[in-house]
Amino acid sequence: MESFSTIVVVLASILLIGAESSLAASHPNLEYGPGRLQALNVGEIQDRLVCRVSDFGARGDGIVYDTSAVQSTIDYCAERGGGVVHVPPGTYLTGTIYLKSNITLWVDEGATILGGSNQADFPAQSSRWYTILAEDAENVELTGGGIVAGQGLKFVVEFKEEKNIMVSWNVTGDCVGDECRPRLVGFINCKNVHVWNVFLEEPAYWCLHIVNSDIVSIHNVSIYGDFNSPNNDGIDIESSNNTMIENCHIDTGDDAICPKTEDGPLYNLTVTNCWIRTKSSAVKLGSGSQYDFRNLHFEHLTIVDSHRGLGIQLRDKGNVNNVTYANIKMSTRYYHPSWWGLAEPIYISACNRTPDTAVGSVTYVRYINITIISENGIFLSGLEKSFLKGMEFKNVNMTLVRSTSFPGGYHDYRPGCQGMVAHRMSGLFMEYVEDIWMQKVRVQWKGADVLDWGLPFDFTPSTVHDMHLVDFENTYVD
Ligand SMILES: *[C@@H]1O[C@H](CO)[C@@H](O)[C@H](O)[C@H]1NC(C)=O
Ligand SMILES: *[C@@H]1O[C@H](CO)[C@@H](O)[C@H](O)[C@H]1NC(C)=O
Ligand SMILES: *[C@@H]1O[C@H](CO)[C@@H](O)[C@H](O)[C@H]1NC(C)=O
Ligand SMILES: *[C@@H]1O[C@H](CO)[C@@H](O)[C@H](O)[C@H]1NC(C)=O
Ligand SMILES: *[C@@H]1O[C@H](CO)[C@@H](O)[C@H](O)[C@H]1NC(C)=O
Ligand SMILES: *[C@@H]1O[C@H](CO)[C@@H](O)[C@H](O)[C@H]1NC(C)=O
Ligand SMILES: *[C@@H]1O[C@H](CO)[C@@H](O)[C@H](O)[C@H]1NC(C)=O
Ligand SMILES: CC(=O)N[C@H]1CO[C@H](CO)[C@@H](O)[C@@H]1O
Repeated sequence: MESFSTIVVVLASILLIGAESSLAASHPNLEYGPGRLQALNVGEIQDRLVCRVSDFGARGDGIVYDTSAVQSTIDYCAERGGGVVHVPPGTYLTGTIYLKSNITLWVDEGATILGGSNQADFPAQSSRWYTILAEDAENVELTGGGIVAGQGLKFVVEFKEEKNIMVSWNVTGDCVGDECRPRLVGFINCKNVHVWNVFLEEPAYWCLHIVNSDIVSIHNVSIYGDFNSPNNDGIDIESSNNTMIENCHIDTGDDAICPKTEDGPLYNLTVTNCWIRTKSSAVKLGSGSQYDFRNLHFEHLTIVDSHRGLGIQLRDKGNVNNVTYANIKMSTRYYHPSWWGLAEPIYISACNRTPDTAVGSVTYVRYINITIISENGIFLSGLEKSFLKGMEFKNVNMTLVRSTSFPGGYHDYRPGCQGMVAHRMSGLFMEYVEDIWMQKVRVQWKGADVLDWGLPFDFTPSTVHDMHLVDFENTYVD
């Protein structure tokens, strides 16, 4: 904790060195300076051009669309080599806004970019349905202390406490089913992306989406999504390298941090110092897993009242290799079973999406210094041809205690696979795991509700090889 804060402070001060820009001069409280640009590799520019959306006719009244005014400001600024597009306080109703290379979109404190909720506000292809989209861009930044909001509640066709029913914009057939809604902010094929000090709220679908990008820094970002709406993920990182997520606060219905590999591998993801609450997984690799995931590091996370904690959900041929989870505190609980998950604090499920597809393996995964309070145990499930191999648990304390009245007694293999399977509860369930090390693992059972589960471990010996237990404790308390 201590050394991490130091790193952040040092980083912040490097970012803030430099001469005043004209934006900072007019807003002395804005933490903005051209020194930060060096982190974005935009060279030696000392004073950046500042373009104000108000000079291009944006009204910010939240009623009249400001799409073309904001877009003209960005285009004007981009044509002159880039600069800062300043969005002053006000509410700017817009359709899709396209960011360009070398542009900082500065949404001021008190300013909201409010995404439209009509299909006509977005381009034709559903893959470009975002309120803010940067595509094939370099050195792009979103910051300023303001809000980008998606009016997600307008996409609810029926409010239900267990899970809302959402609209589907599938009229063109470009996307089908209920996952056919706009995302909030997207970076596709980008390099040097910086998202910081901004509030991203009420997405209709996924919130912040990073696709096929390299060198992405996301910090001091607060994400809020409706707790009852499906698919409002926090941050989805797809097929991207060198992503850093720090100091974020994510409170949302669906998966909070969700790396995927649909179009290419994902290397070097670091997530530190984040607070997460979700009705789904706090961290979930997959299920889109066509390519490899490598070198992922999660540290100093606080996960509160989530349906799952640290998850890997492999359904395709990509492999997962070298993942560390360290210094994490979490509480997990049951929610309505229409949401995937059964309060598993640590969860790995590898199985093939369809009978004729392959599924990858999971190797070298470490869980170190983890404190858990949970309604269910750890779930590690591989397949005969897809072992989980090289797992380490070190200094893991897990208190099992019931806190809701949802029934237990199941394993959740969804999506696909065996679905929901009736199965007794245990501290640690394993199938097809090889080379597993546990050191200083303490399982504590609390209250009469959990006493009848019985076993700290549950596995078929023929599917588990090379298990090492050092200093394992299993205790029952009242
Ligand atoms: C962005 O800025 C850099 C550094 O000034 C410059 O080399 C590059 O051409 C700019 N990119 C665009 C698309 O303007
Ligand atoms: C839209 O999705 C619904 C629900 O999945 C389906 O019944 C309907 O046929 C779809 N319409 C189109 C045009 O794809
Ligand atoms: C990420 O790195 C891998 C391995 O070098 C490479 O194959 C892939 O194209 C890179 N992806 C991006 C988006 O840079
Ligand atoms: C991952 O990070 C390492 C260490 O910083 C670096 O050497 C490597 O090139 C990175 N991989 C990719 C694909 O960028
Ligand atoms: C594992 O990943 C970490 C970053 O999370 C990296 O520092 C380390 O070098 C990687 N180890 C191997 C063997 O690739
Ligand atoms: C686990 O509990 C032990 C004994 O109470 C304590 O010394 C240790 O610091 C705890 N570790 C974690 C990661 O919570
Ligand atoms: C785990 O906690 C111990 C004791 O607090 C500490 O010495 C060690 O560095 C931690 N491990 C990691 C990987 O952070
Ligand atoms: C979006 C967000 O979390 N912004 C915060 C960034 O950090 C400053 C200083 O700690 C806070 O005041 C902001 O609320």
